Amino acid sequence: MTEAMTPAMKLNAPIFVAGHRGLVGSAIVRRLAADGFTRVLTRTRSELDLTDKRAVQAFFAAEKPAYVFLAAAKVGGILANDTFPADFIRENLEIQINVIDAAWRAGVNKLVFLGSSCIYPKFAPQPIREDSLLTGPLEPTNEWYAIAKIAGIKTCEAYRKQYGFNAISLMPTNLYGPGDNFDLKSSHVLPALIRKFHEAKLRGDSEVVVWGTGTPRREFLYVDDLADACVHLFRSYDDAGVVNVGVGDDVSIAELASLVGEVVGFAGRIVYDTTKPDGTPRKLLDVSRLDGLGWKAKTRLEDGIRLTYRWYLESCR
Ligand code: GFB
Repeated sequence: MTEAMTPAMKLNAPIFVAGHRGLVGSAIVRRLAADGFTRVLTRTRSELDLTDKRAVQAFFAAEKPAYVFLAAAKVGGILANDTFPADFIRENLEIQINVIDAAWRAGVNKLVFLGSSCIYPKFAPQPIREDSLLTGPLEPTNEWYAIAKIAGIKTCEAYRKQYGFNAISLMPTNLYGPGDNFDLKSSHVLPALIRKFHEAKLRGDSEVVVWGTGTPRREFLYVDDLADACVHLFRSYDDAGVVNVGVGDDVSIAELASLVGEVVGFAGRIVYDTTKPDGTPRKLLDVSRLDGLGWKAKTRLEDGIRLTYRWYLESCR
């Protein structure tokens, strides 16, 4: 690690958070504001289309951000990934190359790129170490998104190698929390289950349908913990190698469903729709590298689900 490369972040430095309305971007904005940063730059999609190269270059030339958190991406759950492969690969490739290239051209001091645990091979040894990247075939339901994210990591590496651009890549595990997408067709499993159990409770249904077999295992990180890790690593990590960001522990989808049912207060049965895909059997991240860099997740899964359910009740009904 070469800490000297990261200049001390001044509280009035302009920091661009790309994707500030999303789950991750909104958590990073909350975190930066709590830390006292006063010039957090944000743009909605209608103000700045990140797939428009010229518009992105013009934005960077005019605003001259000192730092960038690249949290803008087309994301979705297993079904959305499987149904819209072209959108997932195109939009993510465009956003990444436009933002990383414009940031380098505008003299940005440092950029953080966010990937995903689905970049690793489907059958990578568990827990998954960073050096598993590109050692085997990907999970077919999300290979288009994964290929785009791998290209993003490699773009950061290439700009570092050729131009000395300080871009770091962090690989979060499955995320959840306030600001998540609760649309049942496009969401990830955790918000989908909160909504399904909540609506079943209100209707007095006797059962809730959960996709797949319930046996796949997933690791869930509360998004405010991710934002905390991002800021921690932004201040202290300057290497080319990716860093996994997870909790080091996972649950089966069946265990998750029971937990969400308990938090929401649904007393009926859980049934499994095995016509829906399971996806990768397991993707637990090895977090020893992150541990060595002085960071650990704080929010227990049950507490995070409670906080997310509360946010859902206040915001989404
Ligand atoms: O969260 P999820 O959509 O994405 O699904 P992945 C995780 C598991 O939960 C799968 C099951 O085995 C699903 O079949 N599941 C059960 C459900 N019920 C539901 C439900 O109602 N909705 C959803 N969505 N799932 C995504 C990738 O994979 O993870 C992305 O497609 C990204 O590329 C993201 O990496 C983090 O964990 O399978």
